[in-house]
Amino acid sequence: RDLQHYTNIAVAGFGNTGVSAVRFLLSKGITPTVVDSRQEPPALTQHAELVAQSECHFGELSVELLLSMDLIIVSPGLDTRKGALRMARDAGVVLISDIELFAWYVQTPVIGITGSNGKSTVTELCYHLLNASGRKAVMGGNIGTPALDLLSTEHDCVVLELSSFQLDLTYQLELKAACILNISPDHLDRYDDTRDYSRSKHRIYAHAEHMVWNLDDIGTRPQGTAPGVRKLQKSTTFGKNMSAEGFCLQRNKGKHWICWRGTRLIETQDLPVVGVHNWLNVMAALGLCLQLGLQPAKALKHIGSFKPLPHRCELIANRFNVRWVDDSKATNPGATEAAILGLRPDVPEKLILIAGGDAKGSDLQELEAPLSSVDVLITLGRDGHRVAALKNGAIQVASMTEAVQVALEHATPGSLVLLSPACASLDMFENYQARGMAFRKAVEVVHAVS
Ligand code: UMA
Ligand code: ADP
Repeated sequence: RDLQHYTNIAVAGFGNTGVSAVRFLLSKGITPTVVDSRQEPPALTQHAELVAQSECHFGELSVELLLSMDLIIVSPGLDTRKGALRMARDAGVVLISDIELFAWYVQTPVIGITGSNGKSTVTELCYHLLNASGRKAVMGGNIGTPALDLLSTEHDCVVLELSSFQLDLTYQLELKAACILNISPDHLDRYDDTRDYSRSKHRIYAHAEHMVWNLDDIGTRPQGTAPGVRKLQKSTTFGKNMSAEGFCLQRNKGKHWICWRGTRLIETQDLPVVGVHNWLNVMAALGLCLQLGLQPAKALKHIGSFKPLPHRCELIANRFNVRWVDDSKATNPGATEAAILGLRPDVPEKLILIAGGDAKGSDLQELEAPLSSVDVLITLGRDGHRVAALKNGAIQVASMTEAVQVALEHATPGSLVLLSPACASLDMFENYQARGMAFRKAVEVVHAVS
């Protein structure tokens, strides 16, 4: 747990993580070797000052160079199962994530959030509730600001969103509380199978004092016997069904309440987020913040000022009694399933779904059952035909504009058009935000001309 133990230190990947790692190492008086498989990594021009102070090798990763290192801080976008990194690891070079390095130096309590879906929402919820209640929380990790950059900020606690890629190379992260929100197939281009992916998620519990997990998703339950799991860890659950312990939902005459230890805390219609999956996210955030001393009833006094995140089940237009919802951040089948099932009860007419894109190795089979709750399925993108194959009568289109036009033709008053692709966007767009903006633009255009 000390950089002083290593002589030759490399940073692999010169994107956001790489930049933060180089900056951190330089601040400790260490001159890192920086490698990136791209000839011109994105940070090259923006961070010329860091390049000038480091020893940089851009282009195909050199096995010889990596074998001469004793510690490599690996960016999450790099796959260590193959190529030069794999060889370095097999030869005994220590490979760690930026999160592991952060863990060596952080001095304030940290809470960590992982899961296939809802990580950013829960991270933002915790950040908001803690700060609104008078704590000085900072947030980062997979959500955007690299964890190492947080170390130089003023704060009294840290909220970290953690991806499976980051957890893979994290060994000693001590968390006040850790949560796996849910596990559904994702990133299967980087894992052997869902079990392998799930194992990576479970690494978040290894050194956590308290574990917050989802009673409705047994895959999130801490595996007490797993190596490295502490014996005295405590846990809190959340879930949809009534439970005397932890957080749950109580239903009565069409209304729902979030309850904690059997006591009603808040009616869900008073929450600023929609859909059952988001109510579960609120419960998870309350369970995590509790471990930093914030009582749920007190935290909920500030829930009203939480602003839902864009591109996550976001209502972008309501024209002629047809609602248009942007859920572009749904990049795997689990997220789309949650959107369909969460919104369906509130749609008296047709639920029209626009889906498809880059399926990232997923077989998409999980979507078949929820698609039976969809009235019209419109597909686009590289794997659009594979989504279309899951439902009779699906309509395949070539662009977002065409998808929106077709949706409008089918919509009746009371219908809802949902963009929830179940796939990544990179086959057609720069990122999921650009896909969401293309949807929004197309919705504006069809209404301007109709
Ligand atoms: N790359 C190369 N060669 C290299 C290094 C990277 O081709 O030598 C490519 C990668 O394959 C990837 C891209 O460059 O396509 C970016 O990789 P990176 O590791 O440099 O990424 P960073 O800019 O450091 O951003 C990473 C996270 N990205 C990934 O895990 C892919 C960001 O999460 C995170 O916000 C940031 O660190 C700070 O912690 C983004 C993400 O997409 C939002 N995460 C995935 C997800 O949420 O599904 C896991
Ligand atoms: P992540 O950071 O894990 O990608 P986000 O909060 O950005 O999570 O949401 C990503 C997608 O997952 C969105 O489409 C959102 O509607 C959906 N989602 C959010 N919370 C959940 C949940 N608890 N279960 C399933 N899907 C969810």
